[in-house]
Amino acid sequence: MNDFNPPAGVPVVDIDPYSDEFLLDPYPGHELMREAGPVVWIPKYRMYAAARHAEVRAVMNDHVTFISSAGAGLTNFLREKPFRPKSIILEADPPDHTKVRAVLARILSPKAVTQIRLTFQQEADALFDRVMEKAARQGTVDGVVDLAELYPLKVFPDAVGLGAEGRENLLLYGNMIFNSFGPRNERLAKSAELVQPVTEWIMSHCNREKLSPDGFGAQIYEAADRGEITQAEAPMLVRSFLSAGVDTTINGIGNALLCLANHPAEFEKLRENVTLARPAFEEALRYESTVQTFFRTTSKETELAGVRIPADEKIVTFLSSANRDPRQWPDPDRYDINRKPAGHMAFGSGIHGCVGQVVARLEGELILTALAKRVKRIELSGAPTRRLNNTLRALATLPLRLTPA
Ligand code: OVV
Repeated sequence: MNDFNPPAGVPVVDIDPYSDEFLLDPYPGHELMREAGPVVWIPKYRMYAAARHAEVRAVMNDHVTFISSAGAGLTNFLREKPFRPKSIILEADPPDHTKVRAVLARILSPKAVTQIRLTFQQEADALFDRVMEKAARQGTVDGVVDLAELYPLKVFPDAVGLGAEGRENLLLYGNMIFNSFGPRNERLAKSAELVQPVTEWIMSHCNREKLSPDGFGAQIYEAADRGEITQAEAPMLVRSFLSAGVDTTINGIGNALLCLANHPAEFEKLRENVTLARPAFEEALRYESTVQTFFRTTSKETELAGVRIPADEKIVTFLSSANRDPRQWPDPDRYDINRKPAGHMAFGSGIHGCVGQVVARLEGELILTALAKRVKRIELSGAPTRRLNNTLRALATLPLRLTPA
């Protein structure tokens, strides 16, 4: 294939999924790709794309053909140098991936996470005390700044064992990391410039002496002491926590608040039955998937849904498009907290499926539970604004009027 011709037998969809226009409203572009075929070609980035549920799932569940060690973003690490040392869990394949994954999976297992539940719940309740007080005082609050950012930024670094100081650095870092999975565009350049002064802080806070002796971070070092991973791998796994654990949950919570503000009948159902908090969060992940895309690279020539893909090609999976594929979901554009959307792709699928999903779900459940208990009505008091990111469906502001219960 030369540089100008599209590959034969693949529908071409000439869109730019990294343009402002696309990121502000990705759904028409998703539909265009889904309707064009099971696998499409996006010429601007010379990448294959899967936007239907079946093919996204198929790619995610074949880690032998669709590898991660060449990067989970657009940059092919076999041809271009990674901008930072590769993640030893996200950007790795078996067998390297396997032992490292096992360490994090144990630290973040459902059983382990029951240990933090009470603390996370108390923090959610305490946060709502402050938010409702602020709402009473000034009429409106910001769902991002006053709620969605504060909660993960408190509970997750606490659980990892990080000190209180400098945590806001994690926001800049997460924004840059998730931009880095896209093209090397202006959006990435700007976020990289902003993060530059705090990179040193991030890396130094992955070291053992910066971590409390009882947190997730310390448990990584204990696994290294037992020889399950090397001492050099331990700070790299703390780095993965700090990269993947904050901006994701912030925007998962932000998007869920937006869903409920936009769907008063669904909020009413949640208020009537608070045990719907968990499915309401899950449905928000389907409806507005926080992580929009991840990439794989073909390790060999393959066929996907009858489409030939050569070796060493990048394929982007549109997780959020899979989550609104009408081939998979009845009435996919409807936010319905009774849906219980098992099989959604917001956490990915297969051996790289989100290792922190138990913690993410806990945070979402507890915030929506506190909201349902404390608030009678949640309404937008102005237009929300998006923070455009190459990978995340993120909010900059979410003006809310919260009427106390
Ligand atoms: C899933 C994810 C996102 C971002 C960073 C990482 C993982 C990491 O391992 O660094």
